[in-house]
Amino acid sequence: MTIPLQSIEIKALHRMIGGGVGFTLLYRISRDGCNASTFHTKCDCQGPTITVLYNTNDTVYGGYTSQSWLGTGTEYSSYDEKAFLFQVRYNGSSVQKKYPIKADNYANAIRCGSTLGPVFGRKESAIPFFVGNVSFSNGIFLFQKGHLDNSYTLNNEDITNGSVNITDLEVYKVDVGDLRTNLNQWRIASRIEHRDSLFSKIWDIITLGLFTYKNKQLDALRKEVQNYTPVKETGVEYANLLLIGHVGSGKSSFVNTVNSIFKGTISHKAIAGSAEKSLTNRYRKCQVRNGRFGKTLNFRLCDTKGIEKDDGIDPHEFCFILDGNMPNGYLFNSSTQLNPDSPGFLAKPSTQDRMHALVIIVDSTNVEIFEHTILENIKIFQDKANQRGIPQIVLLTKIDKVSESLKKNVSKTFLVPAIGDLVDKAADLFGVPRSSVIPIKNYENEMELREDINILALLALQQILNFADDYLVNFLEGK
Ligand SMILES: Nc1nc2c(ncn2[C@@H]2O[C@H](COP(=O)(O)OP(=O)(O)OP(=O)(O)O)[C@@H](O)[C@H]2O)c(=O)[nH]1
Ligand SMILES: [Mg+2]
Repeated sequence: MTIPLQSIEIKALHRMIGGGVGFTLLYRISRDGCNASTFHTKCDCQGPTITVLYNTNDTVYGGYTSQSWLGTGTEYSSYDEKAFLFQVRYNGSSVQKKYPIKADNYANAIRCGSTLGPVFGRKESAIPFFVGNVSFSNGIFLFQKGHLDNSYTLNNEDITNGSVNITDLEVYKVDVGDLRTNLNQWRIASRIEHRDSLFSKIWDIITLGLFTYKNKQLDALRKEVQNYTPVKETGVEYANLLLIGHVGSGKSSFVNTVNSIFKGTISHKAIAGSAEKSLTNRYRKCQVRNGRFGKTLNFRLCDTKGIEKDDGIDPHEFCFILDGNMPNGYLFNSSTQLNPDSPGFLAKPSTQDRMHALVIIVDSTNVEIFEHTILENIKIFQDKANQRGIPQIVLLTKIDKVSESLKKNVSKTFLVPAIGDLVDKAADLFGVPRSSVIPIKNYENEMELREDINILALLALQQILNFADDYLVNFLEGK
């Protein structure tokens, strides 16, 4: 009979990972069946996980990886500096032994493939593992021994305690994000006050027609975004802001709007327009310059292909974007997907390569009739971002189309009840606080810059950068 993890053993695992974590059971072979496809259905793209094996000598051991499992057709090894093997029980007594990955083997921390269960180390595996479908007889799952391949600092120690007779295996998702999300919520809450007063100040002022003061505010806002630098200690030079949304929602137009504001004239850097299929077919990390030849600002707007009812970004590819594996300029293709063998695939992404904020762009004329399948898709992406503690913000575009009073000028946006209703609905739809939903209007057919458009876009950008900073600070604290 398998004796489950004891609280002292769970605590030992927490300590080994670094504290501030929670475990959620994703997969248990005695409950779900022991086969590679079930393992991948339940465990792929979940971020950090811990795999726990129980054997007939009442010994409990396994491995931790900070990387996601992924069941691709072609097997590949994943790079992970944080991976380790462990033993938390030996002959029925709780112990605490940790065996980190060797520095020269970071690239071989785990092995992924559609026919493989969780494999730690190279192809030969450092601990017992399973392939395909595994039979169960006399209370034992028939695992393969593995070759104890030396990728981890085991020094010939046998963590299996001489038995590869496995009675159970569990995979837990490690919620390192829990603490970060809580911290984030607190930070966001403390900012809302500031933000609300900023909003009301600006909009009251616009309504009262005190233009001089308004101009000062616009200038201050512009400067704040212009001078933005990510928290120094993170070593990150610029924040990556990922734009996703349905086809034609205004992602590329937002890139153009921000570009126009800083360039000082209308810019059409990103291709925008109306089409049934997504006009943007490549992944682009767009830089924004202050002035035509000025300095590059410290953020990148990462434009993506639009999500369609039956086409869009594959969830695996989306994880690759979030984790910084996708190369700039990658051509989205519905027949092939990005994988570790694809040209330009970044196998060892750094914090600089990862996404630091997720911006969901929504056409406000669609909020009331949002296509169900697209929403489902976006929810999957939000979930992936949540797992990584990446903050999210919703931009409602095309507000000039929602209300006749905003058609020529959007300076009274916050006084229009229909916009308030849409903000409420979008907050419900995407499960974010109201303060994370910001109405904007993009430049589309304008020939000249307009202050009312700039203020909304800058407020949105300022809030997105605040969120990205929160993520980076949390990341630093969670290291
Ligand atoms: N009136 C108005 N039109 C907008 C606004 N934002 C975008 N548009 C228009 O909406 C259309 C689609 O905008 P894009 O920026 O190309 O949308 P996208 O999300 O990049 O679309 P894909 O790349 O095809 O997925 C273009 O014709 C834009 O001019 C806005 O705020 N107001
Ligand atoms: Mg586009």
